[in-house]
Amino acid sequence: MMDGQGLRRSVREVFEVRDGEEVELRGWVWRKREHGRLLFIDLRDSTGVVQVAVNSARVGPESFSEASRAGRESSVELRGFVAHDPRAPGGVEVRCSSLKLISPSLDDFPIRKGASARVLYDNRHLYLRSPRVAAVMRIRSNLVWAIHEFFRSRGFVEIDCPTLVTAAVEGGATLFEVNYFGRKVYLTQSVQFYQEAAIYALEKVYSIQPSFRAEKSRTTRHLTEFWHVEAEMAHAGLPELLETVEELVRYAVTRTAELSENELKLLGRSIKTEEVEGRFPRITYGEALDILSRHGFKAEWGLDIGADEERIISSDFEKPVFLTHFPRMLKPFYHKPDPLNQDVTLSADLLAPRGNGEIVGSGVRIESYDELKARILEEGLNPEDYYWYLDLRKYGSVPHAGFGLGVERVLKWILGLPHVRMAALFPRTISRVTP
Ligand code: NSS
Repeated sequence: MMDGQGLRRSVREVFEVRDGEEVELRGWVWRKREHGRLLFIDLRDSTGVVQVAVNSARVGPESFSEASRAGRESSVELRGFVAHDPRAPGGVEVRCSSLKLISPSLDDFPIRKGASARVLYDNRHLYLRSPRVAAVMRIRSNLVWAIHEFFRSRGFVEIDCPTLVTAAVEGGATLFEVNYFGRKVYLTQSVQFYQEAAIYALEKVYSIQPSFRAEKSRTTRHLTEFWHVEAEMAHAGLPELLETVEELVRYAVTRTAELSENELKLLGRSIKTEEVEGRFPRITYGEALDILSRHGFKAEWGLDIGADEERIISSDFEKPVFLTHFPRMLKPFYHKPDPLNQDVTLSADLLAPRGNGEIVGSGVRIESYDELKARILEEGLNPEDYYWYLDLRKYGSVPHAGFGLGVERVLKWILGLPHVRMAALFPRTISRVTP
C-alpha cells in the first residue's frame, strides 16, 4: 500500500514539519481511544509518541476496519496530514488518510498501568517498549559513548578481555562457577589482571564489558551481571589515579546530560551537573569513621564500609567523595600498602552523593614480586593460580594503578533511579535471570 518513500517520517520529525504536510509513519499502537466512528491511536516509534486521528469519514472502510482491529502494540503503517492542534498532546496530531495493519496483537498486552515490579520485569522483553524505559536505554547509550570519548581523547587503548577465568580478583565469595569441559573455571569479576598485563605493551588501557558477582545481597545497587568500565595506567600513583577518575566522572556526567536533552525531558528529570563541578572532596578511611561515629555508628578501625555506612557518608556531601587509604585487611591482596603506613593501602572508592554509595573502586597495585607473593600467601591463596600475574612483576615491573566503575550504578545516581535494575536492558539479580 505504502509507496511514498519521500513521505516517510519518524514520530519526532512529525512535530517539526509544517501544518498540512503529508507524512507516512510506521510504528506500534501505544494507546487507543474509541469514540464510535472516530479512533485516536497514540502511535509509538523509537523516537516518540504522536496522536493519530482515524475518522471513518476520511479513511476508506478497509483502513477503518484495520484500525479497529489494531489493539495495543499492534504494528501499523499509515499515512496522514499533520495538523497543529492545541488539543493534541504536544500540540500536533496526524489526521489519517489510510492505515494498514502490519501485524495485530494476538493477546491483550500484559503490561497495564499500575503493574507490579514483578509483572514488569517478568515481561521486561515487552516493558522495554515503554517510552520511559527506552529513554533510560538511550541515556545509557549516551553515557557509554561519553566514556569512550573520554578515554579516546586521553590516549587510552580499548582492549577486550576474557570472561572465563581461573582465579578470583575480588575474593572467592562472589565467584560464579562454570563447568569448563569438566574443569572448574569462573565468570570474571573484573578484567583488572588482564589490563595489568596489557599496560606493559600499551601503557594506558580501558575496557567496557560485563563483570559477574554471585552477590547474595538483595539491595537496590547489586546486580549479578553488571557492565564494568575499567582502566589501568602504567607509571601512575594515587594522585594521577584520583585525577583521572575525577575527570572521567565529570566528563561522562556532563556530556551525558548534554547528549540526552530529549530523553531527560521525556522522563521529566534533569542531571545535576553541578554535582560534578570543581574538585571532589577526599577523605581517608579514618576520617570516614569519624563521620560514622558522629552519626551514632560503632565505628571501630576495621569496620567494613558497607551499603549503610556508604549511605551515611555520602549523604554528608553534595559532590562525589573519594574515600582513601582503606586498611589492608579490607581490600584484596593486590592493593599496594602506603609506604608511610603499612596498615593502610593506596586505595580509593568514589561514593556518589545523596546517599548513592560506591560507583568506583580503585587503587595502586603492588609492583614488587616478593611483596605480591607474600600477600597472596598471607590471604591463603595459591600462588600457582596467579603465576602469570606474578610474572608481570618479574620483567620490568613499573608502578601502576587503575579503577573500575559500574555503568548501572552511575545511571542510578544521575537519573535518581530507585534500583540499578532499571538501568539494565535485561537485569540479572539474585532472584532473576529471565527473561
Ligand atoms: O569490586 S570493585 O569495587 N573493584 C574492582 O572490581 C576492581 N578490580 C576494578 C579495577 O580496579 N579495575 O568494583 C568496581 C565497581 C564498583 O564501584 C561498582 O560501581 C561496580 O563496579 N560494581 C557493581 N555494580 C553493580 N552490581 C554489583 N554487584 C557490583 N559490584 C561492583
